[in-house]
Amino acid sequence: MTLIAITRAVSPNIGQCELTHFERQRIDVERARSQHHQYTAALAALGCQVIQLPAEPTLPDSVFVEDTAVVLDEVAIITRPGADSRKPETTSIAQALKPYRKLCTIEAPGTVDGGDVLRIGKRLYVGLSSRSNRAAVEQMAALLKPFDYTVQGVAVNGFLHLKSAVTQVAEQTLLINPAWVDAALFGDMKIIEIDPTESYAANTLLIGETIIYPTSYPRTRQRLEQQGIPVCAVEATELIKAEGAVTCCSLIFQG
Ligand code: CIR
Repeated sequence: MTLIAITRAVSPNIGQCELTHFERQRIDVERARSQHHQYTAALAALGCQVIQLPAEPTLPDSVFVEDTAVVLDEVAIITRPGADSRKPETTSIAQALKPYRKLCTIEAPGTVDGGDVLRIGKRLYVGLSSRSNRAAVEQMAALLKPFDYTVQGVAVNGFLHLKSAVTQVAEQTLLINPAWVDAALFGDMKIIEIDPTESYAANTLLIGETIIYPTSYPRTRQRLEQQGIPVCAVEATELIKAEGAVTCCSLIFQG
């Protein structure tokens, strides 16, 4: 079985991206491209078959493919992103996923960004955020019931997506920002806390046993390495200026 990573090249208009909690800063598009290239190279080095879709000049945030779908072993859910500027991103992603999975879609009034969806085994935690709502959580629960998933809403306030606050760094371990999300929600998972000076450090992308992780958070990285988590570091400063990080730039699934 192959691990597939769907990515999309950086839009030349990434500078017009949506921003919710960040001040707009100038994004160096060439640098963003080179950082994105580092990221896709890391995915390939960790064994993924990378399928890179062409850039979408009219869709500034379209590099952040994670938000457009939730791909599970049994089915893929095409989301309805919360920001109107991002809704058209799903069309080409549905095309790309069609050969691999049966597709379901979130319908209005539901909205959900994939960045709000944290899967741990057969449990989906979904951020109730400025992008994702209860109607979508209910639709996901109904779509996934036949496959024995449970879907639970989690309050998200003051940051963009649930996975800005918590991600999985090993089979039984989560990296968490305890100021943003309550570790007790996740039962008996082992918890590593971010360094409190690095608020956005909880977003990591686990591939096999290694995490892809931004160089921007050295203190949290040290904590992770001390706990024995293998880290593949990538520069992500320009993607971070767009309020993105590492999970958001790919859709990962077994082909
Ligand atoms: C947005 O606001 O939608 C984009 N500028 C950033 C999306 C990042 N997505 C993610 O972390 N899943």
